[in-house]
Amino acid sequence: MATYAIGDVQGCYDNLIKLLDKIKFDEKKDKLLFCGDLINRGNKSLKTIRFIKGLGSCAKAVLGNHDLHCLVVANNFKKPNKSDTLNKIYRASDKKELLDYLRFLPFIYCDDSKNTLIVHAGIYPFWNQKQAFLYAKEAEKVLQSDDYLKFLKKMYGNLPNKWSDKLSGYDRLRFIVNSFTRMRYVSIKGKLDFINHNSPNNKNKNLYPWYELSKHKKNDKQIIFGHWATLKGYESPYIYGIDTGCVWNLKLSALQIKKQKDNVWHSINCKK
Ligand SMILES: [Mn+2]
Repeated sequence: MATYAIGDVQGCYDNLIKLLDKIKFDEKKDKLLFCGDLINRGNKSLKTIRFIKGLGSCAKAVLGNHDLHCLVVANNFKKPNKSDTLNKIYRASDKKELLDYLRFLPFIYCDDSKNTLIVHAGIYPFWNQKQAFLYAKEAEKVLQSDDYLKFLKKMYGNLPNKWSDKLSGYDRLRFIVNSFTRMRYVSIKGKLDFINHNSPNNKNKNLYPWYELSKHKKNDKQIIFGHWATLKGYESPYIYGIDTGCVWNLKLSALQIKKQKDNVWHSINCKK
């Protein structure tokens, strides 16, 4: 009965299987919590998404920016990127089911038994965890509605880059989606930065990794995120970054969730 959070797989099916072999994953007993970016850039996106979807209730996942990109490109609201590996999904006989699987993923998954939240990029540090949940639900509701295409069309953009309770409509939803799926650095005043991808150094004097501005309160849950491969794994008492660069031929990681501060890393070296 083990629970593992799994870092960004990005279509690297063979590496995922190797990791699951290493942790002796048993779908009858164990649970997997995927941090998003299930697909894209790796060479087996279709096989990966079918596999994770096929695991059923023992695998939970949240939406990452690459998963959303797949939905946007599939609906012709954006041209594919050169590095995309999503064509087989667009041509698959089960395309609709696969895209709907992605579309119905949440932005936050909460595992109450482990006192843990799973997100792709992070939780905007100026929100408490209750607010984060409510805002995630707002965006999920629209994405899962019959009107979702209108939203997908308006979803991209870097503005507004600062939260205000007064935001409304697509601006509000865009901020919510950007914070959950694209955020890395945030200014002390709460502006999201979309330029810097590097690991933290002293050069970005006005920018902080979101988790450094995050204030953990007594009853808060630990947070596990992916997305930020250049961190090569991050760990603080309550926040873990587990994208260890699988698609860059570095590592794919599973964080076995025990009790807070007691989690155990399992990683494999990756090959494309
Ligand atoms: Mn990502």
